[in-house]
Amino acid sequence: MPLPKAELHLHIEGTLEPELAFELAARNGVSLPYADTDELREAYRFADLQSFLNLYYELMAVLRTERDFEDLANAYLARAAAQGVRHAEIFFDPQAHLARGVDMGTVVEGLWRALGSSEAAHGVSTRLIMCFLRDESAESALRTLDAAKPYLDRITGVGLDSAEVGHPPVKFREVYEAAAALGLRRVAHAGEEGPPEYVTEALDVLGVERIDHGLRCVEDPALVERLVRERVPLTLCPLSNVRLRTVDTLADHPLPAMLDAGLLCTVNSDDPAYFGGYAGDNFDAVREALGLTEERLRELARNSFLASFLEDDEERRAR
Ligand code: ES4
Ligand code: ZN
Repeated sequence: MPLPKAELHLHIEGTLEPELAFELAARNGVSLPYADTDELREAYRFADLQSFLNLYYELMAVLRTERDFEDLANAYLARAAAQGVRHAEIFFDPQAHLARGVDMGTVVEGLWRALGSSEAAHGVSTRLIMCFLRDESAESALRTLDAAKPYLDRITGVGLDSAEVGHPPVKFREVYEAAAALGLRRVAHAGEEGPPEYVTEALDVLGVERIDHGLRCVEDPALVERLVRERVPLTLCPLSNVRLRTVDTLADHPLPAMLDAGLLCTVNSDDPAYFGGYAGDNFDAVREALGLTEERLRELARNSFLASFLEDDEERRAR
């Protein structure tokens, strides 16, 4: 039995497996510049975050209808459940769909067809977090927040993702203030490829409750001390870090040192279809490569529920 856990860092578009991509391409009459799933998998060799993002955005062309988003989310939830995930806080990238002429309603209603029945169908409770693309303008993010207003009963929070370097959190101050005023929870990617200062800025300027990745905090001992003191959760994604070359090998990952320092770390899958594994696979990989003890693994699972947006009573039920 895999450890019960919560997944807190998961881009639903990053769960698009090659087989489903081709199935949806055929269903929607979209042609992909790859002959078959093997040739597509060959493209999954990334030099950095940007080279991954290029493919990630390209493959989204196959997602067109509510049913596509429903099928995508159902496939993810089934796989997650099989790996012990009892609760999933799921990111989506509305701007990447709006730009292709797919509207907010199609995305949210489609995802909701799967998420709304997920507890009954998969035994997985869910939350939806809408991410802004940080390499797009703040005005575009504000327009996206506006487009989401009819769907706020289905959206728990906002996040910030895509190409990090050169797009500091401060760029989105106004958007995050507006999101907070709407009662939305706030998270942001920071310190994945970007410097530790972006982590500080996400906390101080955007008021985030969790940092997605946050890996590069280890370069700044004063920041580590602050994150420990304030119990700021970090949603780490070890297999993602290896595939995007943020760390050389899994054996070099700072996770054990981060846990020893007292950081509230969680282990997540990011874009599992692209990075070689779902939540349980990430747990297995760090256990093997880093020799984490059973006690450490249980701590990581416990942290995932503590850092979630579940209410206390729900949190106990999910565990
Ligand atoms: C992402 Cl790994 C990663 N980093 C930043 N933005 C993203 N969007 C999807 N995956
Ligand atoms: Zn991510």
